[in-house]
Amino acid sequence: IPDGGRAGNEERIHRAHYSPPWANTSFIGVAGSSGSGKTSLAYAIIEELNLPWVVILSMDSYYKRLSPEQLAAAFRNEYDLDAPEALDFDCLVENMRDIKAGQKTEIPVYSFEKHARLERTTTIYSPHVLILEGIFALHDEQVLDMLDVKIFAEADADLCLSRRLVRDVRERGRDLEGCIKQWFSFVKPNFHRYVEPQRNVADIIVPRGVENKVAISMVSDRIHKTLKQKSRSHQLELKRLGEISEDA
Ligand code: UZR
Ligand code: MG
Repeated sequence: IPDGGRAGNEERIHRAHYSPPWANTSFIGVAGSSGSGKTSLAYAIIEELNLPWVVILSMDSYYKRLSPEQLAAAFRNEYDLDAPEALDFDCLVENMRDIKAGQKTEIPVYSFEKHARLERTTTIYSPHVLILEGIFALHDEQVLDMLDVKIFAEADADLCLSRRLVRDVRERGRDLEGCIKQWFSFVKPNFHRYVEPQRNVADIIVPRGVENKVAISMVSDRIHKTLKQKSRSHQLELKRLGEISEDA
């Protein structure tokens, strides 16, 4: 989940060390078509943020458990995994609330090869920043309420399709015909129905993904500003509490 190692630290400006309260994590949401480069964009933002306490939460983790019939359909590429109903938003909201409250939380782990949630979980505890990425990152009202920055990653459909084909065959154990069938029966129609409308609730629409250095640094600057504010009001609050206890 975290990706501390990728940043070329030497050439980076040394960032301030913030001390915001443990709770009140800043959330960034990244939505967009399958293959639009959401995951890469999230990593690029992490690199630019150059902070130690950042995690990526992928919505892939929240695919619901399938019944044996649904699972068989999924293996035939006949089960719709591109509709919001396929995702467990209740679990996501619960995890996000725990994180906001500064509590430890257990994130489900999903296997694309098996189309199934695994037994083990990943523990997340109090990051300063969390990036939620997935086709429906800007779909659920309760999730939207918690997001500090809402991003929609934009890319042409032919680019999305070709990226998805390469990835799903190489990394997700799929065959080419199956991927193409899935694209035209589910991914493409659902993009128009559910994914694209999320542009309307986004704060920024980012074309060209990771190549868009300006957008990436704007998001990073914004988050640093928010952290600085949180840190400052936290320090003031601590000082105020100190003064109160001295008076008592
Ligand atoms: P990204 N998906 C699978 O292929 N198999 C699963 O078991 C669960 C999800 C796909 C899903 C969606 N659709 O398009 C994609 N299908 O994962 C979202 N079919 O992932 O945003 O990384 O492309
Ligand atoms: Mg992805």
